[in-house]
Amino acid sequence: MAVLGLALFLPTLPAAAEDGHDLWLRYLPVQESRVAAYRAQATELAAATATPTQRVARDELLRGLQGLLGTAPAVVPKAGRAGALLVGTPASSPQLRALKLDLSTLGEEGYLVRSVRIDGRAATVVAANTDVGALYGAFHFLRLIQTAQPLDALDIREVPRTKVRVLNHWDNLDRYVERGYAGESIFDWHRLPGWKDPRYTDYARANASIGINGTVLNNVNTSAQMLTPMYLEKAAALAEVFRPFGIKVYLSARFSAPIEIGGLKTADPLDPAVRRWWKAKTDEVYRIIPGFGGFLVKANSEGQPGPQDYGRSHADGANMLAEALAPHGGIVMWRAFVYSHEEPDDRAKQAYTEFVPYDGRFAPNVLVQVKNGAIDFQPREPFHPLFGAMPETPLMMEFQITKEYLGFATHLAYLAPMYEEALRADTHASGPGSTVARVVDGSLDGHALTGMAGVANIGVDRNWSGSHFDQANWFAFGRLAWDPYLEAEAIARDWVKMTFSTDPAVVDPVVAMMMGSREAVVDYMTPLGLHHLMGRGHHYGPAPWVAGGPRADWTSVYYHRADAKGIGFDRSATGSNAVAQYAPPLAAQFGDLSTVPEEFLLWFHHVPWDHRMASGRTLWDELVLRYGRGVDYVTGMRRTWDGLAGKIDPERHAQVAAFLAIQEQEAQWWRDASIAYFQTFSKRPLPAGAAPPAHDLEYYQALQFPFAPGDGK
Ligand code: GCV
Repeated sequence: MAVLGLALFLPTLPAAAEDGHDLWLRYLPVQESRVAAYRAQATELAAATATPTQRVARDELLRGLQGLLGTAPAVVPKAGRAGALLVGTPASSPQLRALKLDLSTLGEEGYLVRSVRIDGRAATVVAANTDVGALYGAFHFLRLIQTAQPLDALDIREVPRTKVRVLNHWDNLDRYVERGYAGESIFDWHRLPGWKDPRYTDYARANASIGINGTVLNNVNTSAQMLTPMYLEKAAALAEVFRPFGIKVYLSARFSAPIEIGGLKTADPLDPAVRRWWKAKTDEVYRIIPGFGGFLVKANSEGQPGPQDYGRSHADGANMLAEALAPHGGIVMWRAFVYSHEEPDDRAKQAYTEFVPYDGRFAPNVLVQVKNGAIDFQPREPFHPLFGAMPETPLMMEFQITKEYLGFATHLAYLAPMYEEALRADTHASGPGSTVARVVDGSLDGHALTGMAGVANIGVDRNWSGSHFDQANWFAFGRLAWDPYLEAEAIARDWVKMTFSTDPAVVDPVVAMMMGSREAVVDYMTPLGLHHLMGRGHHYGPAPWVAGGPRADWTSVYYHRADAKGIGFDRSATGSNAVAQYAPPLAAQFGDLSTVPEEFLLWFHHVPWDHRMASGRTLWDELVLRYGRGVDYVTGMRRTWDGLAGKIDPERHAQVAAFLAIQEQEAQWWRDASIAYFQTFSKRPLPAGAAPPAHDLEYYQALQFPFAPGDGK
């Protein structure tokens, strides 16, 4: 049986070395036993080619089917044979029109993939109202084959649940990527617009394949230069490549640009000259970049300029830009990641405090972009209290795909369970069932403008994301932006099948390993609700001892507050009272030590070292155990992965194995350094069986990493 299994799956191993560049669009031959059935269901392809989008859909299908089935179907003007594949819109295909399919609920981006009969013969139709919808459907059709699904009796109807599904690149114009762990920016500004790297097309294909329909090209900590004609021409060249794939270009706009590149004395959003400047600038942007999407703004946050510099509000700033964009159909994505320099209050409370008073005061083409948690993309945070608290304002989700706080590119951490956890969290804003997903997709409060942003993990590394497994986080983000109700595990399953193998002997263990991987990071870095304990500036490695410096809320001690009595940030009514920003049932649950979920224990409470946990252990013993559990999980992943040698191509297998070894060492380092440090407060022995840290605390504190990648500049 084992021998048979091997023979069955051998043909899926590629002849050429795999470097990960093809992502989940590898299109390697399917299992021999399935080829005939699939070929019979793609005998010919009837797809119009009058528009660029129609052509990219046709090309993708030909490329995909050629790779998967060893032969591409004949391209015909009209489906005539049994097993034809008909792709298009009622406008592009009279034959499709004649089928009289009900496309009325598909909107501009939805599609059907359906088994039909055309002139009495079995056929498959991919139908949409627009070319882009048909392109998405084409990718779905290919995915069915890539994931070894049957193609008979198809009845798929997909409509994206959010409107704006964007990557945010934190890429600077000198190609440095802030919090980037996959090399330089893929956007080669110096050689643009003259040289359009073929990577741009592959980037667009990859994004379109998962439904991403926009990209913000430049860092939110941006230079005003981006808005000068020279750079707009470069962005226009990228927009031209992306357009056929349904991908709009957006730009981060520096709020003080009217001063820096406009020669004005102020950037006050209520100043008529400033407003005129933005209007003219926006008109210019649209002249140069037809179909431009809009602006993303980080204002009055971490030193960035903003309306508050002039005594104006976030709404004043956002609405000024919104007014300039509105005639063109553009939008503003105004970030809520703010915490003030002057404000001594708990940092976790500040975005809520600053934004909630402006609920309902933003222009209709403004989305307020909110990180999933109130601090900053930590391995685990409770959902951001802004979700559910601004019913009159469309809020878009901002997830981080790049792993600034989850081990950079070397740690294997599949983030979809974290995204899923945030999206499924119940805000209780309009009673039970008011999930974050329902805030984000607009269904809770009836918003039509909706969106999700993912801070990209893409760079010039051959494998795009710095590690093979980090590709899964890009993939999962796109899929969840399209449908925030998808399950992390199902997404992982698709991704593994498309990226590594459809062999269940690979899929099952790899999916299982991925599904627990984020929790393992939580365990070995920040268990039980701890947060923000990483190295200063570069954010690499453990540094719970970080104290002093320019601001208290950039230190670790501010967040863990360990002392002789216990550990944790008291955000209950006796502390900062951040709990009060949640709906009453949650405020009560989080605010009470006896009901707070243990995963958020030290987020909301300062807890005595001897506090009894659900396990019966003391807090201190539990903490030590969780650290160790995280390390053990990584050891387990190494074992699983080693067992897959021979089932995965050697190149990717070797790199993942090496990275897992790094992760294991670093997980151990996190555990040991954290325990060594916190033990100086708890003054308790390690629980029985727990190994002492490999080094003393001074050793860990002395480690320096001046060249760790991705630091802010
Ligand atoms: C782009 C965190 C990161 C910064 C980032 C900021 C933000 O503070 O460390 O690098 O800046 O978030 O989201 O604006």
